[in-house]
Amino acid sequence: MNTAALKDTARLLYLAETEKREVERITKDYPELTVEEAYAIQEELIQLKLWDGNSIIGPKMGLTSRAKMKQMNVEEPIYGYIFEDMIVPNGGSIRMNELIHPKVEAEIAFVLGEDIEGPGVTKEQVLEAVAELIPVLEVIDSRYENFSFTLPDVIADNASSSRVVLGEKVKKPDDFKLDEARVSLMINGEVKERGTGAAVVGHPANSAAMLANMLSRKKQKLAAGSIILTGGVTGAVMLQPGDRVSAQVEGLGDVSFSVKP
Ligand code: OOG
Ligand code: MG
Repeated sequence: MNTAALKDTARLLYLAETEKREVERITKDYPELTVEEAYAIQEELIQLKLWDGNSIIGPKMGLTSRAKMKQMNVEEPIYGYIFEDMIVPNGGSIRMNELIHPKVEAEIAFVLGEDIEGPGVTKEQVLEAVAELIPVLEVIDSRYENFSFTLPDVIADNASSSRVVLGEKVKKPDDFKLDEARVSLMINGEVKERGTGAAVVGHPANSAAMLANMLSRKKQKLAAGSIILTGGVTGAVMLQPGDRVSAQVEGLGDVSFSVKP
């Protein structure tokens, strides 16, 4: 894909999001689209958002569960970026009429106390650098028809990022086993999905280590103070107007929001 087409594609995805409409997946017209080209489109999309005055809260990992990776036949998770205008206050609401076909998933986020720079970053190094943990509800809203895409498509679409509800920050306990922490996702008081931290590539810290190593190929690092979403612990569940959504992360607490029409 040439530079002009990369920019046009980023603009198309940007408009799909702002105008709340589905678009055909890019790989329909460009079946040869590579992962590198897809990240180049994502970078253009991010530039458009920054140009708009929006700012980055931090990176997110996606497709971190072994099951999801296998299903999509990928060796590596993907990343995208969370922006300021995606943040919804804990206990607040999202509006269905601002979104296309949103789904929700429960996650664990890290707040870094120090920079992490790859390559060769390990889980242990990440755990050393993490200052705080946050229970998170992430709303994903693919801009593609029927929420259907291939790996390069979803990378270009900023990993389906749409809304993020952050719970209270908790100072990282020294002996806390994040891989054993139980996580549940509830809608209207009913448990819809459950998992443990281990669902995220064995341990959420592995996910952040992979992210640091992927970013190091672009000479980028994870900066102190940034919030990193480590990827869905639970499966994603389709949202309906009127839903009351909450997640509970053992040892960290609750996070919730509701869905308005
Ligand atoms: C891609 C984004 C996935 C996660 O945590 O796995 C994601 C998608 O499934 O639409 O955010
Ligand atoms: Mg996610």
